[in-house]
Amino acid sequence: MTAGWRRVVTGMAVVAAVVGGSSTASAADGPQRVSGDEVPRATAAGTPDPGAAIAYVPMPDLGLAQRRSDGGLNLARIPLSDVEADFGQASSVRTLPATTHFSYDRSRVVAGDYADFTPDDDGTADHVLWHLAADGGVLVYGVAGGSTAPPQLLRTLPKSAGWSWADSRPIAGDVNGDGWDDLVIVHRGAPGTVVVWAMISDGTTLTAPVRWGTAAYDFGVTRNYVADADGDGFEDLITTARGTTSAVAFTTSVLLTNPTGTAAVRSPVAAGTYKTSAGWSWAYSRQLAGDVDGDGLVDLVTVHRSGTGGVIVWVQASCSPAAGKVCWKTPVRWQTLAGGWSFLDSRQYLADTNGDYVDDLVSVHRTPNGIIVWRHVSTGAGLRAPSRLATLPITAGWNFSSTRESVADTWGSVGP
Ligand SMILES: [Ca+2]
Ligand SMILES: [Ca+2]
Ligand SMILES: [Ca+2]
Ligand SMILES: [Ca+2]
Repeated sequence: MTAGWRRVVTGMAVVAAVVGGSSTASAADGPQRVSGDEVPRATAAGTPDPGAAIAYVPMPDLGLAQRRSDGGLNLARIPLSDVEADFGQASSVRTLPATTHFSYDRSRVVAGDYADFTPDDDGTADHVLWHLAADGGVLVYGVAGGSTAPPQLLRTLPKSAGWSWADSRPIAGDVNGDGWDDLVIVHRGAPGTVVVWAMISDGTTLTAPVRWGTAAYDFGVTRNYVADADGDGFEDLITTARGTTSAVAFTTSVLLTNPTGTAAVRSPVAAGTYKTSAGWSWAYSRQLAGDVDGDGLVDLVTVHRSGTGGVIVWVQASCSPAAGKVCWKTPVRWQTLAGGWSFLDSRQYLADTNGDYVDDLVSVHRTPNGIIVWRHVSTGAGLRAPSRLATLPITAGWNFSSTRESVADTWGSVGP
């Protein structure tokens, strides 16, 4: 989940209609989708691209990986924004039976807007398959959005070079501000530490991993996500770690991307301590980052189990950090969901589902008959009651416990 350059577009008019392709869209793009490098980006810290002549609007895709009965996997996508004609409609991206050697249990799938891995990329969600190699290392494959080409082997990361599939976690995010998602990898390091790597997109592939630094986290009890925590246009690694004493449920800290956007992180900056005495729980929480109040700065969202097993959504607005710092306000409760809502039977993501540049909450929820995807539209000060975005029936193979999702931060062009 990425929201790094929302600052750039904050204040643009809300656009209700989508028109055909722009003059600058590459030939590979679909009629309204554009590739990552065409979206206006910060050219320096917080500075909008002066060449931006076209209005762009987020058109995020929910990328789904579905476990096949033969052990392989199917990739699918759902357009999450109602500015698109096929909003809420699941479509197949790729069918990868076990005979192709791809495996649901031995692949992690991360949707993003990485690159035109093949020339027929249409600007919809790309998928990276982080695949267990025979030696225990990693094979990195890319599936270009809309492409009919086979998955492209982008990188081989051998065990002999220290890579472990089991001890690595890939995350999509644009760490150098060029519009293409890069892959950030958190890898188990020496005891009590992790090593952070980045595979930077060059627009056609993910380049060889570059070691960005180490941090004192216990790999097994951290959650890692990527968003621009300090508003400089370069996405940062945010880590929520389980507390080391019973008094602390979890802590959140940020490994800021170097201000050049091209190199190493520094030491993590502490960003919050969540105490058990205040009701916080590591096991009963999940953490997200995005701009849910529309000020252009990334906010923290904590989805928490309620006392009755439902869902409570807490928001910590950004307090406009100074350069090199991070700052989030006290949590404010934005939504409480009871009734059929279950924390344990749902997963949440952030994405702008209505083209207003304000991130909304998306919930993927288990049902007896499959999965329902909901959106909770942000008003900028709260969340509207969830409305149904997509229904994924069990008769089509959809099962909450054998499906994984991620949001691709894809964009489209709109009228002048
Ligand atoms: Ca990038
Ligand atoms: Ca940053
Ligand atoms: Ca915000
Ligand atoms: Ca929105």
